[in-house]
Amino acid sequence: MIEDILACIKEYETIIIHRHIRPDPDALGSQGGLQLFIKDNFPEKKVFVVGEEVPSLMFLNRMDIIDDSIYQNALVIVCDTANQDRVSDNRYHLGQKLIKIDHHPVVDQYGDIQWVDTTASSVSEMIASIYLKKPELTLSVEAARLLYAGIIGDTGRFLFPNATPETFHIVSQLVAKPFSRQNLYESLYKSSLALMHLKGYVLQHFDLNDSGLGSIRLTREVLDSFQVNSQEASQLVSAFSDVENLKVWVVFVQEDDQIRARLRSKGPKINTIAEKYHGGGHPLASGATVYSWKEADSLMQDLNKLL
Ligand SMILES: [Mn+2]
Repeated sequence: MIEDILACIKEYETIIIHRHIRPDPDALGSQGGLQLFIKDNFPEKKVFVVGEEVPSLMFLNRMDIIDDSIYQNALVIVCDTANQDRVSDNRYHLGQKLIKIDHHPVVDQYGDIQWVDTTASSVSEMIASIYLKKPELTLSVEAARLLYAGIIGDTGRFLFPNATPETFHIVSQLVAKPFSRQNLYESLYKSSLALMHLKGYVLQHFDLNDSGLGSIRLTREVLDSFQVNSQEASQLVSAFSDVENLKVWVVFVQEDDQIRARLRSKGPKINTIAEKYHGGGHPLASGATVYSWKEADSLMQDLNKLL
């Protein structure tokens, strides 16, 4: 698979890399890491990254603004995106050839080449693995920094069970590059005072039932009273994950016309329930959307039944 993808990259002069909407560090890290990795080894190629930006992650890398015409005869690579409706910037199909690189369970087969490895912690790990298998290629310090950011993002700094011996092996090569891990952590994990106060609210008000199902409902009113927006509030998904007897939990965050549900599990597989509620993801980490608090109740009942 790596050979096929490298052959494609060598063949095309212009390469445009996409990833999912509402980007997280793995989406941006794999996208930007791959961009630099290609530029490091094929400096004559034009490689672009596109998609919407989120202010809190702009310190990682910035997107390119490109014209539709650039897609003509271009190779398009989509990173970290299981289904096409989650691809950020829907021009991804305008290229000549499409490659999907992902680590989510397959829900949507798309692309002329699909490299999907559900055992990989992150797509950043998959991109970095190319470097390990092809020692003749070079990886710049900046590319290593982005890929490392993606891996720590998706593994929760190596806390989650998706961090495998292979993850640590790959990371050992990335941290050999002289980027500042301290600067990266400070930027990734810094919290505004307002968000810290909302975290206090979450810790005081989350619910935990006898089956081990935990939840918090962050309504518009609560978010407004703490002056935290819904995007920032989603950073609190692990706020009460250490409480004893917790097995599965949900953080509901109300947005303008919908309620985003972030689901996490310490064992029971939750992604099929997320799929039932306009979402999906990994067996232990998924996202869903409900359109009323009544529908949120029904999601909770399904999780309760699962437990
Ligand atoms: Mn990912």
